[in-house]
Amino acid sequence: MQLYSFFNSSTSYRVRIALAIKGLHVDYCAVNLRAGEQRDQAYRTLNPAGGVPLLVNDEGVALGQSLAIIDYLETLQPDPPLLPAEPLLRARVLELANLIACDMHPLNNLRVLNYLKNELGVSEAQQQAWYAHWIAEGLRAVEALLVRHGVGEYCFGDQPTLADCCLVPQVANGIRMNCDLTLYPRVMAIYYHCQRQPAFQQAAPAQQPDYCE
Ligand SMILES: N[C@@H](CCC(=O)N[C@@H](CS)C(=O)NCC(=O)O)C(=O)O
Repeated sequence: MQLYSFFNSSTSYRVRIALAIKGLHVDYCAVNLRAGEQRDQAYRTLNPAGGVPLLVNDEGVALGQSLAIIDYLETLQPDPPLLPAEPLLRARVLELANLIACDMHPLNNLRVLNYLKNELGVSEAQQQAWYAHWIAEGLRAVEALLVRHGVGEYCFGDQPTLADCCLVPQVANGIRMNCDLTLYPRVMAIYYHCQRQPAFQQAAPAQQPDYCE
């Protein structure tokens, strides 16, 4: 399989964590988001949504959307599971994953930041305030859910789930963008626990072939 990815794309990072946890190998195809390669016609033919990640399976079939890709990987390689079998716990994991993937990430996606800057003319400081605002809004809710329902060293127990696959890259974005994360101690404890695990280390931006400063 091939994974179209950019080293510091948090959605690609989610999929890389899932792959590493499941011990699945993919060939890495770099798409340079800083250079706008996601908008090239050739890439859009492969992924009409014009983003990363994109998985191409062994039959040459392309699949976009990080959560759909992870669900596909879960079916291909069920062990270890990233979604618990128990119905309420499974829903809880999906609740957190969706909070990050649907409520947080899209607001700070590159195309949104570019639109704010290039079309609406917002300043660097305003763009930074926008970014920090949506990180704070989202992580406040994530922290509350984890305090209420979380147990163990990961989000929901002592094994990583889809929730951790989404949490770690989102926190990494917050750190990279100099957001104040001190208000989210449970979130940060999980983040640092994950950072010590080999699968998460393997998936980290700095370990990817296209990594650059
Ligand atoms: N909902 C999609 C989002 C994919 C996406 O937009 N990824 C970002 C990188 S994290 C991207 O490619 N952005 C390019 C852009 O906005 O131009 C997913 O979960 O895969």
